[in-house]
Amino acid sequence: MATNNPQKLIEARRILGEGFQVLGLADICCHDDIPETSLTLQGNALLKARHVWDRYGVDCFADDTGLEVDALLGEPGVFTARYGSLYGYGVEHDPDANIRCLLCKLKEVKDRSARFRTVIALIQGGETAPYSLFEGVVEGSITSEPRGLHGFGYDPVFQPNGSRLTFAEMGAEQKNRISHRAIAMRKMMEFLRR
Ligand code: ITT
Repeated sequence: MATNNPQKLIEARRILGEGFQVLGLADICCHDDIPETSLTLQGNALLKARHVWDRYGVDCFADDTGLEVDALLGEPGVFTARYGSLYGYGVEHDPDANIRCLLCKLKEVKDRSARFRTVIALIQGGETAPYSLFEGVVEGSITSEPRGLHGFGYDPVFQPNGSRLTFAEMGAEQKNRISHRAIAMRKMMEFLRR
C-alpha cells in the first residue's frame, strides 16, 4: 500500500483480515514524500501508485481520501490533508489544526452535511487501466465539536448518517464495516478475486 500514513495501513490490514499480508512503504524501504500535485483524488491516487511502481517495480495500490463539505462547496476535498495550513492553522498533515480550521469555517453554519470519499488506484505489472480505480463514499455530517479518541484525521468530527457516534467514538471494527476506505477496498478485492 503506497501510503506514508500508518493509520491507513492499520485500517487496510484490518479490513482485509488475516488471509492477507499488506506491506507499507517502510517495508520496501521507501521513505519518499510522494508529491500529490493533482487536483483530483483519482489523479493523486494514481500519482502515488505510479511513483512506487516506477521507482521500486512492485505492484501496489494507493488511497487518496477527501472530506467534502456541502456548505463549503466541496472543500476541503483534494486539500483535506493540508486544509488548516492553507488558512494559517498549523502545518500540513496536522489533524488538530485541520479540525480547528474546519470547525471555524462552519461556525454558525446549519447545513453540516459532508462525505468522505476514497479513491484507490491499483497498479499491476505497470498497468493502470480505467477499471483499476475503486471508489468508496460514506455520507454524514460534521459535528460542532470533536468527540472520541479512536481513528485518525477528521474522525472526531465526522458522524456517519444513521449513527449517533462519530468515527472516533466507534471502535475500529464498527468504522471498518461502513467506512469509505472499507467500501473502496472491498471493490478492489472483488476485482482481484475475479
Ligand atoms: P498518504 O498520502 O501517504 O496515503 P495522507 O494522510 O496524506 O497519507 P491523503 O493524502 O489521502 O492521506 O490525505 C487525506 C487527509 O484526510 C489526511 O488529512 C487524513 O488524515 C484524512 N483522512 C484520510 N482518511 C481518513 C479517515 O478514514 N478518517 C479521517 N480522516 C481521514
